[in-house]
Amino acid sequence: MSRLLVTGGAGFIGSNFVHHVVENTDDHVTVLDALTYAGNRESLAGLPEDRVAFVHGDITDAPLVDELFANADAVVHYAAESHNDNSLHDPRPFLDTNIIGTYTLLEAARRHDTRLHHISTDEVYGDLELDDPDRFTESTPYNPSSPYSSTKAGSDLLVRAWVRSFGLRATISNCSNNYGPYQHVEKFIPRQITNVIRGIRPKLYGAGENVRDWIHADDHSSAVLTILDKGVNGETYLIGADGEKNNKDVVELILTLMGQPADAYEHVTDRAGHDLRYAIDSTKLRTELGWSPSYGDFESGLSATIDWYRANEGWWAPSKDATEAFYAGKGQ
Ligand code: NAD
Ligand code: TDX
Repeated sequence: MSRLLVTGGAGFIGSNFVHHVVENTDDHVTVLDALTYAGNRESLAGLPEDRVAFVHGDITDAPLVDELFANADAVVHYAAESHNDNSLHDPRPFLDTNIIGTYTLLEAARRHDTRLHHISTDEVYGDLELDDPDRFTESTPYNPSSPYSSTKAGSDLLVRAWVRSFGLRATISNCSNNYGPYQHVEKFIPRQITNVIRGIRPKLYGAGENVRDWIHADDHSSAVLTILDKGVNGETYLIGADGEKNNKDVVELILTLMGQPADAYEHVTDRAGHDLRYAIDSTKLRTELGWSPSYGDFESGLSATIDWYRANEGWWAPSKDATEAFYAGKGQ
């Protein structure tokens, strides 16, 4: 049994990870989460109290972080400002949480010699042409486009520097786009599902040709547990499930699965600096650590996600109106 500290464990991917840990290990989890607009205590509802503790606090709070690291065997760092559109509107919180927050954790890990796994994104590599035969690998140069992805790139580089300079016991993973339950309605897939439930037409940025490489959040969790168990300190692992789809195809599939005409969506103002395509080559993780995804079929994973949003309107409804008002103000 290990004592895991999970930052951002009330967010989308962090909460999926906490559920996964409770179901698949005998580890104890302490969640540290500031409950920003993106955090939701309800995402952890029903988990056994003897397995999961919740601490409401900020990763930039050094004394609190220090105290929690003193009682953890390993830390998995999910907490971040995570939404590109918000980072274009107000970048400052991205610098505070993604850069200063990660720095605060690194200093605590150094003091306590704590094993740290840093969660990051494929967006640090920038974007690919639609016809580029190559996908991102661990050796692709960093080239982030947005305030969000540049702060995630900065946080990755801090982790690498602390490994090299101070011998920190840390690993990094860069994952592709996640989907599944508990994702905030600001993000592409839950926004369109909840739009259809509300009778609003889905909104596609630009022509909808942009490609994302989708992975179910539960597969991301199993990959992180694999890296915690077998990963080599100082190494980076790319996580992906060969799930490339363009946004237009995803919107049409959501509409079809929800019993609507496939063309019942509208095109809206494109995102500034919109990355064209992300694609992950996860060969290293698969061959060196023996991981493979379980959700091979995007359509059935998406269908289960639609069912989850239909059954859990009480979870997402409180955020829906404010999210749509934010987008409406930007013509999106
Ligand atoms: P999210 O926005 O749903 O959740 C972020 C969580 O962090 C929230 O619970 C929030 O309250 C918490 N948080 C924010 N600032 C904090 C602070 N200063 N102190 C403590 N807690 C704070 O994000 P997500 O989509 O679950 O992403 C989680 C991580 O995974 C991020 O690091 C993100 O960069 C990375 N990632 C996300 C994706 C994706 O598709 N969503 C893909 C690859 C990597
Ligand atoms: O209403 C929309 N219409 C639309 O066409 C929204 C919200 C998005 N989009 C497009 C933009 C992207 O091409 O859909 C795609 C996915 O958008 P997001 O859900 O905002 O994700 P993305 O910007 O790709 O970033 C996500 O994956 C990588 C996460 O939000 C990041 O945290 C992660 O690092």
